[in-house]
Amino acid sequence: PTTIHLTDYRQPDYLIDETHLTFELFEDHALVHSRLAMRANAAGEGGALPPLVLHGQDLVLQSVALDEQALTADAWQVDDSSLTLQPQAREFELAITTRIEPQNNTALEGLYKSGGMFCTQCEAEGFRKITYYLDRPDVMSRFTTTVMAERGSYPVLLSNGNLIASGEHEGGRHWATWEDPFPKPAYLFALVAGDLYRIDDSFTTMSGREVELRIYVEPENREQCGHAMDSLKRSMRWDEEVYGREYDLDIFMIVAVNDFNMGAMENKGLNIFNSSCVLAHPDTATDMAFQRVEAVVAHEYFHNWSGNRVTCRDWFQLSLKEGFTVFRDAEFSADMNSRTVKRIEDVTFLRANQFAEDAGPMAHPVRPDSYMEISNFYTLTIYEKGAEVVRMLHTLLGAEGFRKGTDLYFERHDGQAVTCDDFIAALEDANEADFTQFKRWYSQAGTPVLQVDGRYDAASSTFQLLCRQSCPATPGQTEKLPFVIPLRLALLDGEGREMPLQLAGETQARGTETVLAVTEAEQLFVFENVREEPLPSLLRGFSAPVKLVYPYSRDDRVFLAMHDPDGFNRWEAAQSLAVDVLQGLIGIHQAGRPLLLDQRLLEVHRAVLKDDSLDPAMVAEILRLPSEAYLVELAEEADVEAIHHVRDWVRRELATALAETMWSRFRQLGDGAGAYRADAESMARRSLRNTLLGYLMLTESSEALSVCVQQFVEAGNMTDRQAALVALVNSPHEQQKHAALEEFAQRWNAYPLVMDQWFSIQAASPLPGGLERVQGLMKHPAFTLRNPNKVRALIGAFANQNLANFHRADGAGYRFVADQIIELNRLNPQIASRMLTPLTRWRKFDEPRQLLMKAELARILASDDLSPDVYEVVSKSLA
Ligand code: B3K
Ligand code: ZN
Repeated sequence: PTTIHLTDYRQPDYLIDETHLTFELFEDHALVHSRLAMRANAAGEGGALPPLVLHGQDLVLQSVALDEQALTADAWQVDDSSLTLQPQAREFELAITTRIEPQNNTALEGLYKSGGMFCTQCEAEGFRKITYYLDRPDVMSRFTTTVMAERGSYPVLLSNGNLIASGEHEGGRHWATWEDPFPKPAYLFALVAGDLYRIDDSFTTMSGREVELRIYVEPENREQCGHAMDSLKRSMRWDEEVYGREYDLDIFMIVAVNDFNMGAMENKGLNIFNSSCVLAHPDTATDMAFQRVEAVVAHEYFHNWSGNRVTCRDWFQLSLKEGFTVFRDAEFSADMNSRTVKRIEDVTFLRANQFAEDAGPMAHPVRPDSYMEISNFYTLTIYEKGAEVVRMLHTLLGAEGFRKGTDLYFERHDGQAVTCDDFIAALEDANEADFTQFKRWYSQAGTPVLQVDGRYDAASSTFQLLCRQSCPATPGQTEKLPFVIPLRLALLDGEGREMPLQLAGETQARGTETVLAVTEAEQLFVFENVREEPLPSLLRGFSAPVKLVYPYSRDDRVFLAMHDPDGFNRWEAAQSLAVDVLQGLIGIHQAGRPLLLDQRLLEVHRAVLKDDSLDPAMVAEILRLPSEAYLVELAEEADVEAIHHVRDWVRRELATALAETMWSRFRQLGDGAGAYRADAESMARRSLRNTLLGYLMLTESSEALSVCVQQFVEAGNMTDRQAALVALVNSPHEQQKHAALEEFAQRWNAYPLVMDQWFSIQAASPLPGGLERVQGLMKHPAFTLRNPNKVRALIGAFANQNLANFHRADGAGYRFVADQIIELNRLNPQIASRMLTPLTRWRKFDEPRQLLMKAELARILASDDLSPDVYEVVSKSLA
């Protein structure tokens, strides 16, 4: 595979004003007829017309006609990625027929079949697997699409935009024509044909237009769409209120499919979703699933402006739409639920996963410089770090300034394909700001380290903050220039109150919380009139995606965990105290000395447990110790066995010492039980109660076991039932565990998404013998490598969440995952490539494990028919 560079970007030679598509769908093939109204792009006026090179892959070309003249085969050249021909005029009509086989498309890219339905996934470069085309986002065209299929099996025929005509054909076939008035790149094209149930609703926009809302699902799922529909309406309202963005078509459709590589896709007016991101019913979906549905529905809807109306010039700009849209959906979720808890969840995820990516062989900037396979760049860096970059811009400009900037961005670039620079320029121009240095966040990879030291001088009543920043080398980038780091902070007095902030050299006081912009490698900030020695509360709300280092003592962390008025930093203090305690104990364990728990961690946990004024979801977040994955990320050389052993030991110590307090809080939270509600308050209660159940089960008391079994049997919702199942599966109570697993599988075997949970819970269980259990589950009739959700549920959960078993010293965990990747490489390269991530992290581990992991990567590299997706990740991780 070849490497594509950002610096090689060139405007397209030709444009496509109109695209007319006709799909004839059959059981064993499909015919795609395209008619394209094309013209030469303005540049090069008068000179010779360049050859027209269309993208195409896995296509059988049946005919080509230029201006209604059929061409003979000597008038074009075809290879396995393109069709080249020579236009004779600056404007022309090109007509092409291709034959494809959707039923054999296991890569789930282009047109494929999921169960009994036809559907598409075109982003990033899937459209070229449907027909020859200029499959690049800066070629935008108006699409008219006719779908023809047999009526009995495919009564519903959908594409983008508005239905303009439909009719019957001989022999039980029918057709429908859809027209999308908005020019769009091919990656936003979609088609669906199937036997689907439709849920209807409507939304009145801010200007009073009526929009039809439809969710299409397989008939058996019709009762599970209410939450997605509510989330959609809330998203539409929110985008009007917060960004002034109104929906633009008369109809908005969501279709749920079972086989989907990602969460969902924002095709214009016809979003296609992984059913896991649409379906939610209290009996079958957990609170986490409810929240994910809300977030993904919002995310895809928000793309209508940040992505579709204004799209990307090229795929290096992917974060232009993804980082911005993730930021938008995170703010939406924060407004709908608890802002602090949402931030805690996102930061936890970022630090355990994106930081690891930034430190690994696939590290790349938010705007990458090069790629081999674009599918590999739908990464945590593009999405999550990209969202952090937009959040920093929001922090620096303030909500109002940011809104002025986005208003200008949408106005200036509506209908265009643009770059991250255009986004920044709009924010700058609307605010007279200069983000030249800030833009290093787009071009430099790696996680910066921000080291801060504080010094109080009583004589002069000053407090000095010395900030030093650095950023480790990443592949292809050894030297890094200083970033602009927004540092939100307060100074706390001995009672934990925020002190007034007065910066030396400034006449205006800054209130009691401020944002400093750290712009230099080393920078000193001096606060004046500081009446007593303060304890700084730094990087509030995680105001920049950096690793903060400050010489806090454990007592400082305890103080902040108990007193910081900022909820996020209270959690952060408790979290960092736990990290410090765990890291200390890991060292002690490695030295073979006996473990002894620092009582301060215990007392913090006891205090938050007893504090009724705290949001129970916050309490749950504090009680949940840092994950094994995060401890691996923080370690220089990760000792998986020690990490697992020590974390488990600390959890048991906490459970034993706090059992009484936990029981009383557990019982008190039970009082509110009743009908299931999916609101933030009820979710918070269940979250804490189930966190406590997990701890109480560690005490191995018969009371805990009977409460857990009872909850499993009697739970009125999946959240509580699943929490009980997790606790049982991770317990030593073999008989109850097996009974519960059996009962669960029997009851839910007709619900694929519930079976996914059943697979994951077992795959993630750290008890010995995990690999053998997973290998057994691969043979379960509900498992198949062809369904990405199943692969993620079993193989993904094992490799990412079950570190103790995946990193077995004999390498059998690695070998198993590599075997699956080799198989998946043939079926679905994108999913194969995703499953590689844990193996690419080999540098983190001890030498014997490094060798074993590298050997598996080398074995994959040497296997036959390697896809570009897998090749890129394996070769870069071995480089
Ligand atoms: N834009 C899609 C991603 C599709 C990626 C395909 N390889 C989903 C989203 O971010 O909304
Ligand atoms: Zn997106």
